[in-house]
Amino acid sequence: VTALAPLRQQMAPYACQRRTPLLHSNQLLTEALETLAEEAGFSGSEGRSLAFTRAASVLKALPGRLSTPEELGPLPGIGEHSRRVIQDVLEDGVSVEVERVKLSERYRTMKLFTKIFGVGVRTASRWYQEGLRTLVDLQERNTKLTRQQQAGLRHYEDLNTPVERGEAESIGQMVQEAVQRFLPGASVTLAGGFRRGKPRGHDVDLLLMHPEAGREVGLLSRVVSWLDSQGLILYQHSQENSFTLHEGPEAPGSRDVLDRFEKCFSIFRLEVRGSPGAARGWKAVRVDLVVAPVSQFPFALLGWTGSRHFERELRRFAGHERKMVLNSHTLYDTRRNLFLPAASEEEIFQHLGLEYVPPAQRNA
Ligand code: 8DG
Ligand code: MN
Ligand code: MN
Repeated sequence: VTALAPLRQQMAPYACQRRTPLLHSNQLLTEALETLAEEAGFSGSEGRSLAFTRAASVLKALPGRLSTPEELGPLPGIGEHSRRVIQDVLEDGVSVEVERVKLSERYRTMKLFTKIFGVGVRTASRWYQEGLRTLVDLQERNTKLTRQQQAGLRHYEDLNTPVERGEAESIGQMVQEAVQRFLPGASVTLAGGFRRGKPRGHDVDLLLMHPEAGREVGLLSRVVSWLDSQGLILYQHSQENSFTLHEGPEAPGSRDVLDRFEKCFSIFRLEVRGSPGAARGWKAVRVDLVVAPVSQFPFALLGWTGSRHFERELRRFAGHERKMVLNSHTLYDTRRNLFLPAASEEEIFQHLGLEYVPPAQRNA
């Protein structure tokens, strides 16, 4: 019937079985669905949020532009509510429901607050309930803030200005130089959205490792202290490695995004020439530093490359379809009761019986 029909039939049910490029042809539709996903998340409706996210993700993998709702046919993962939204946008250019959400005081306030580094849905929701509406309100009413949130508020504007790829690469180099001082041979890998080909992002995700097992221990605190002594760090909090194999593999669940690597959540002071922040000569940039032992590196790289939805789908696929537990440390086969080692991301896909999906196609 349509140009999309033959390809639509190949639409696999899990996002990790599909190739999802950064640029796709249904931006208006995915933006509408993702707004509803975000709004559902703000209301604590995780299930509803996931349903909208799934629908948006399916549209991102379509090979062309959807022009009539009929073309959708029986696509997997698009529920009735999502279909209605798609139909409205296709017919009227907008969805009244989405426009209403975008204008609502609650959505706007939740968005404003959750954009503060260190503020999640729960905190933002509590503040909203207490009648707070603006960043000035937070200051005037002496709202109790963590050290992280204080830093987030102090650098609000910079941290909500996208990080350009060039800036991410500069920071990668700064970290690489610091790493070489203390542990020659160690590597620094740019992960996150930039590894998926995004031209800009909200932070810089860097993975540190050394090819000889154990040499990476103690590296991060030295690197961070040194960068700090050079005046390059505006904020940081570090977490120690708490991973142990003896506890056995963790079941997938609420904790599946978090991992137990030694890491540092920080804000860097990046010298910039040209806008924005040019007047000052520097810009605050969010940086995540993660240390992975060499044997876990491919799992860490896979886990920290994202997208978040792609990761969630990989773990769901591993559990439901393969009875395996995948996290950013290991892959465990519960039927054979053994860990499946991997020297590359490709090997992890092989263990899972999945066709390899390169980073640029993980924008689910
Ligand atoms: P962006 O920064 O450009 O907005 O996009 P992103 O790079 O895809 O998002 P991210 O929030 O920086 O997350 C990158 C990946 O890191 C994501 O797939 C989830 C993964 N990740 C972990 N552990 C943790 C963690 O403890 N905190 C965060 N924020 N992300 C984690 O594997
Ligand atoms: Mn990122
Ligand atoms: Mn990050």
